[in-house]
Amino acid sequence: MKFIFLLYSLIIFQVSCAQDKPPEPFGPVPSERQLAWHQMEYYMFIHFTVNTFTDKEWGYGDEKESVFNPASLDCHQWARVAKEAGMKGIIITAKHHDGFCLWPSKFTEHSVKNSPWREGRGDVLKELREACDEYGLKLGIYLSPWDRNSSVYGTPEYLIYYRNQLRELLTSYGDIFEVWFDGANGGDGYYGGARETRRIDNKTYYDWPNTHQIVRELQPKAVMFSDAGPDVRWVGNESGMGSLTNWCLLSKDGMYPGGDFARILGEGHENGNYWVPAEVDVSIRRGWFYHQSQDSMVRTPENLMELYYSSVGRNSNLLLNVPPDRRGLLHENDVQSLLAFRELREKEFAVELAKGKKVKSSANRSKAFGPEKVNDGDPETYWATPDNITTASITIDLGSPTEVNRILLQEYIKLGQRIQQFSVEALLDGTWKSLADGTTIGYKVIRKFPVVKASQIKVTFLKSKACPVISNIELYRAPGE
Ligand code: FUL
Repeated sequence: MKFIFLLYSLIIFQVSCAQDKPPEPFGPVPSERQLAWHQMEYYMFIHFTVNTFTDKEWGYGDEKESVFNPASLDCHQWARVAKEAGMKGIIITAKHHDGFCLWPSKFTEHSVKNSPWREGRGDVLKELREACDEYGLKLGIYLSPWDRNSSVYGTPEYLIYYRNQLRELLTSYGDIFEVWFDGANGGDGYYGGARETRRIDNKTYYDWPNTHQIVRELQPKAVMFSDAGPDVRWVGNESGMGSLTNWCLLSKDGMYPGGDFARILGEGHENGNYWVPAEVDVSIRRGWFYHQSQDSMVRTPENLMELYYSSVGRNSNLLLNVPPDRRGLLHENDVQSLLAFRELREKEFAVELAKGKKVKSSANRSKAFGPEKVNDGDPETYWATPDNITTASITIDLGSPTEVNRILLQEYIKLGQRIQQFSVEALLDGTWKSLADGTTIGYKVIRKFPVVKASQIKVTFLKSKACPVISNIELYRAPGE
């Protein structure tokens, strides 16, 4: 009898232990550097070079260094505006396709050191580093692989030059959070006076794996962006549109920077074997560089709000370009729009309605992973179902009929991206009404729907690759309909 009792206790003990265990990670998961990147969500792109002074988008590479002469360049203004706008960092074009370097590189004469700016003693990267530190922002660099100034572009020697510059940047300006490798390659250029077209094979010429190694070695915390990762992927367009179905996963085989993969880059691969989330890069103006003719065409705060929904709201980060003008300052119109957008965003998400409300679920793994974890305000806790349950719902009881028109959902991505299909419903006078249907979630999804006066909101995870693991659900009543 005693033996049977012992056996029984052992079984009960084992079962409860199994339920208390967190789910195993499913599929690829983000690295530490990618997790830190996800949390950045919104940051500034700065396009600034000789083009700012020649009114071009792509400099040919023959621009005289003397054209670069901003009268009142102030990186502190850039950083202050970025901070006040709610951004977490700045990525700067240290060198764009024209080859002009914003830092006094030892490896070329084509840089700020031969410009009249600060009598040739200036260094934009150094000033920006200091400004970012002052405002608690992270710094990232864009170093164009295509260089229309370099005489050796197109030969193996260019790779030595490119990598020297990369090393110089990665060892001289403190911690770098992101390195941006652009896929554009137009062909013709100055190339040290040759003025010809040079075509390279995007698949082989740059020998990316060995360049990536340099970044890993010198800045292990930095993520690398390109059309095909390795850490962050291009979203496939420059219009600010994240894809509604957006997997953080990618099968990198056969992909390379500069290839033609726009649709794949938008959606990712449902069964991809690497974690490579999407970044939406878009400009606040029509061009990437400053043009006076576009002063009246700056995106409105409302338009920026839409961009936010179509990027951060679709499981992507938003890299918003704000090009400094010829003074070396962010233009008043851009600043005004950015700050008004911040105000709009604050109003949009002013009061979180789900926090602390009663939550129930159709299935729980155990008490440690109960439904109340989705609205406890702690991103490290989550609700999960038992391993064999991949369809489940969670219901938030708002107490009394409450106006709602936004929902925010987050998976606990440290355990992988799982949800394939979900729906959102509201309980209105005793009947359930559909508010939104969706496919993927990932790090974060924000969905809009017309205002409803709901007493309960139910989210059903209809299809999931493995048991759902949800860390956060928020509800809002944004102004307007
Ligand atoms: C593109 C470049 O050709 C544009 O000039 C800009 O830098 C954009 C962010 O990437 O590929």
